[in-house]
Amino acid sequence: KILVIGAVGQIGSDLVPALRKKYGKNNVIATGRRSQPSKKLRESGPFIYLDALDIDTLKKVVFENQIDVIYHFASVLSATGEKMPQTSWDLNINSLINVLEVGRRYGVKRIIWPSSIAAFGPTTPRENTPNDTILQPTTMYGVTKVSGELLLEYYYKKYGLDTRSMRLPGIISSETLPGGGTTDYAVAIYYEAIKQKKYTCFVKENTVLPMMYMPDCIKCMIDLMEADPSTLEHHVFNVTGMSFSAGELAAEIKKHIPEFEISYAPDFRQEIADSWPMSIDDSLARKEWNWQPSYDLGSMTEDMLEVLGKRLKT
Ligand code: VAH
Repeated sequence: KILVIGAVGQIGSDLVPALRKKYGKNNVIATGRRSQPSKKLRESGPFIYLDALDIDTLKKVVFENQIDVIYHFASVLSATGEKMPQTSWDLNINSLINVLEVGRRYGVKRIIWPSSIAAFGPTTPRENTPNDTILQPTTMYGVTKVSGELLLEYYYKKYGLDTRSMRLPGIISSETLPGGGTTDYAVAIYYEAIKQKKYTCFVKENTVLPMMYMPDCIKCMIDLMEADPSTLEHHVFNVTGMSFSAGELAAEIKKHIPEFEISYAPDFRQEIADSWPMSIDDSLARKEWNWQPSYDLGSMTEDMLEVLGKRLKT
């Protein structure tokens, strides 16, 4: 049985249906703590309230449902994290240590927890950033990601717990808006291009960041979870789909919506974006578990505008 903690978030909303399709709807237990699940999510299989900060409830859920795999997505993202760093540390780290502790004690076979390119900082090489390099993030979110990576490694070495993590770039999807991330502009721009034909971007035109389209993120989540442990020499992997600047993103949208107008009004998130890599070397993921993204800026934009176009126009 698979437990998805934070199932109503941006990644969980797309991953739960994909897991249910592949493993059977009753073998995937979705949980949330704050946002109400959609009708679709609630009706497509078991959904329960779970606050991962409450270790006793977490023990009960894992024990009673004989959970083999846990995906742990509950987290405060980078931009919100800078507004409430202490809460961000508490939620991100204390929920993770609970998941690792319960996983260790109740025989969970595998724990998947996403790290982020936010684990890198301004002292990290920003082009083609290697898997094993300097990790000195300047956001609390990044601090929780580096600490989380160290916790996963520790629980693997000390208890043999099979922990796996991928450093995600910005994730772009049409199903659920991300909440409080620095890369959210790359999602909002599609919605605004359709609804308003204009968008004011909160990072500069020449800001380049690594990104990934959700279908590739889902493939990454499932492929790494399914990978044969004997082929893995790492527990934390760089992954990416593509890199582009805000200006290149706007130009790609303009190919489909010629009248689309973009303006730039950088805010506090510019500094966060400037501390992150511009491109990522994900060769270890390709080598150890055959990671291979399928979408680029062109095909992602086509798909996003088609899916959103249908939903936002009606
Ligand atoms: C954020 N979407 O913006 C997340 C992600 C690399 C960015 O970690 O905080």
